[in-house]
Amino acid sequence: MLTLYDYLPSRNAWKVRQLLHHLQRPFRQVLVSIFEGEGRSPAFLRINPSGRVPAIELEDGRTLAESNAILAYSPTARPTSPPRPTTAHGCTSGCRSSRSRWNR
Ligand SMILES: N[C@@H](CCC(=O)N[C@@H](CS)C(=O)NCC(=O)O)C(=O)O
Repeated sequence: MLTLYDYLPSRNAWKVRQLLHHLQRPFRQVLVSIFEGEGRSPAFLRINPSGRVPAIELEDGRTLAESNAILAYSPTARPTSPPRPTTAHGCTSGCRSSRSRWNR
C-alpha cells in the first residue's frame, strides 16, 4: 500500500491527500511532527532528504517528494475502481482539472 508522509496543517500535504482521496487510492498515513524534529530523523531523511512533507513511498519502495511532483505523478487509482477514461498516469480529466486547481 502507498504511504503518505503527512502533516495535517500542511497545505502541501493537503494537496496530495486530496489527490489520493480523489483517485480513491488507499493509503497508509504516517504523521510527521515537523516542529518536533521528526522531519530530521534518520528514518524520515531516508524517505525525503530535504526533511519536508509531503512525501510518498510506493509499494515497491520508491519514494517521491515535492507536492507538485507527486500531483504530476498521480499514483494510479486502485484496480477495483470502475473503469474511467484516464491518462497514462491513471488521472481522469476531472482529476486533471482538480490537480490544476490544487497546484498553486
Ligand atoms: N516545495 C515543497 C515544500 C514542502 C514544505 O515546505 N513542507 C513543509 C510543510 S508545508 C515542511 O515539511 N516543513 C518542515 C521543514 O522545512 O523542516 C512541496 O511543495 O512539497
